[in-house]
Amino acid sequence: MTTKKPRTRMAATPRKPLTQLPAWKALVAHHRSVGNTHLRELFAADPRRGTRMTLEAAGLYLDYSKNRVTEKTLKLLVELARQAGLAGRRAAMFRGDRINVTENRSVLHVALRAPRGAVILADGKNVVPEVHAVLGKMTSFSERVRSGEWKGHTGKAVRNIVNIGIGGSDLGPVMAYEALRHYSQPGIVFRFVSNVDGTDFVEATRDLDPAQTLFIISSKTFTTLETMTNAHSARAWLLQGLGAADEAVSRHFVAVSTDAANVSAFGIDPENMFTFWDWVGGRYSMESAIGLSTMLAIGPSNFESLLKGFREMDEHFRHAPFGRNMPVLMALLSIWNNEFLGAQTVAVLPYEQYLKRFPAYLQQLTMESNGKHVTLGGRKVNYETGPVYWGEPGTNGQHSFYQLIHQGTRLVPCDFIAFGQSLTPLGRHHDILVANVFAQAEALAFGKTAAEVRAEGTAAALVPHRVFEGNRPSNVVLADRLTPEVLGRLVALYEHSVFTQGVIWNIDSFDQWGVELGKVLAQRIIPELEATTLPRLRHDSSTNALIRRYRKLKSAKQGRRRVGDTIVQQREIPGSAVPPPLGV
Ligand code: G6Q
Repeated sequence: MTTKKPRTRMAATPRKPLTQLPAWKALVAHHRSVGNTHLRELFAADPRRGTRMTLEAAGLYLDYSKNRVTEKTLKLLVELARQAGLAGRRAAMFRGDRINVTENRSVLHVALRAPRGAVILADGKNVVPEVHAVLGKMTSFSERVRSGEWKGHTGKAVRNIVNIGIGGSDLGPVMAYEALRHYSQPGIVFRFVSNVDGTDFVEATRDLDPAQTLFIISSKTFTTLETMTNAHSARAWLLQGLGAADEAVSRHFVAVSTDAANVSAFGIDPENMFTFWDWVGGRYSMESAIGLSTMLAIGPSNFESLLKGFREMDEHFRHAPFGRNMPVLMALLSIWNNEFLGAQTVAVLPYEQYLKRFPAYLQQLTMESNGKHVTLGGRKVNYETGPVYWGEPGTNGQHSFYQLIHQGTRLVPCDFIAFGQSLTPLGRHHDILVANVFAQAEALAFGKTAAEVRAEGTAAALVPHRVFEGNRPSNVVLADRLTPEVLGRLVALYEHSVFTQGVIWNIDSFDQWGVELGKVLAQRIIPELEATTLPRLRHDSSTNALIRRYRKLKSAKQGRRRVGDTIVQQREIPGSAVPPPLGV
């Protein structure tokens, strides 16, 4: 990246407020006429609805017929995307314009999966060669570790890999590891430490042999309090466990970061640093060097398949007309549900155990991106923005929160994700699993009327309790099986859907000032908890009282801390931007 001041083309793009766009006004009127039409009526009126309102793209099949929309709704939503300038904003992203206006940065996660010969410019410089250079470095490192050629300080090969990072430097890697565990190298244990709660580190390393353990410190800034606290504890754990001095660090620590100075101040050999760039947002970084743990687990060739999957969805998003564009359609349906039907949330329900961390990953992707209350121009919005995303793998959720989705008073649109084949076939399990997906989507859409309940011989007093109103919208996404390529397509599908929604809401989907606030606030209170005598507290009365109460409750032991079963003394690392762990 060059340092010269770039043009900020996006900031200058004028646009009418969303609610002033003719398509928005038309949707408001349209909602008055069709908003409450039941899915039963919509399906009855069109016997082909269930095959017509579907789309196949980049190897994924989307059935969106169980949304409360008509052809006219879809037409108006597509027109809304057009009037909101989606085509221009999409082109601007792929072109490398600084569309993250509040941080004055390009947003080029699409460059991370661009093919070798592609040209994508950031400030006039083609970034694709750098991307492939880093991929090459990751590849040769991964091969050395996986083959056992890379040796630790005592000459033993690596058997344990611990990724230390948080937020975007953790959720992608841990989700991808769990999702692709089927492809993971046997014999290497992977752990992920993110929380500053010492329990996370202690439990993750309790049974590991330091001589065979490699830590990946993943932090774009290399200053994040949680990550640096865990990294310093890891360093102490390693040196204590090996009874070694600082020179052991270089064989057991590698870094993924944009900040070479901080990495080297920590004692990590710059040769063992894998770089990425400020145009990669944390939550959009799982296929950058932040995915080093993923590559170590699944190997370079599977990692290339993952990138290929992303690329396929990128191409689809870039070229398909809005009405046949899967990320755009999913975004528009979400806008309809959120703005016009009053839904405040989306449940993501993967019927695939390997996708158990996918909802957590999407929570960050969607809510950190679109949890914004002002437009690009800084005006408070007068409409809803990002809905709350959450979920659990099926069928477990069916035995807990689905009750509210079926019979509660809130509208909870659902994204069901399922596969044609299991990676771990076992008797009838997979058919039973998938039958549940179809049954749930069907029940949510069509429900059960009072007449149907009565016809089953239900006692009159129980009839209202057993009525299911239905008319609950859902999408079903189907793919053949969960391969690295399919995971790439799925993640890119949601990335571009988030982008599209952000464009329509006219917000900056790529900053995260709320996260930055959290990073600053705790720093003010830490010294007030650690000081030997109570300092003068200047917070509100509640915070002051909580600080006083905590100081009373906490143990008096200061000056040393336990890491696993070992008591370690820690010290300031010269040049480190972050102090050693708390209480040390
Ligand atoms: C992601 C956010 C945030 C970030 C973490 C970790 O988009 O910016 O989740 O990834 O705060 O930051 P570092 O990678 O700098 O440690």
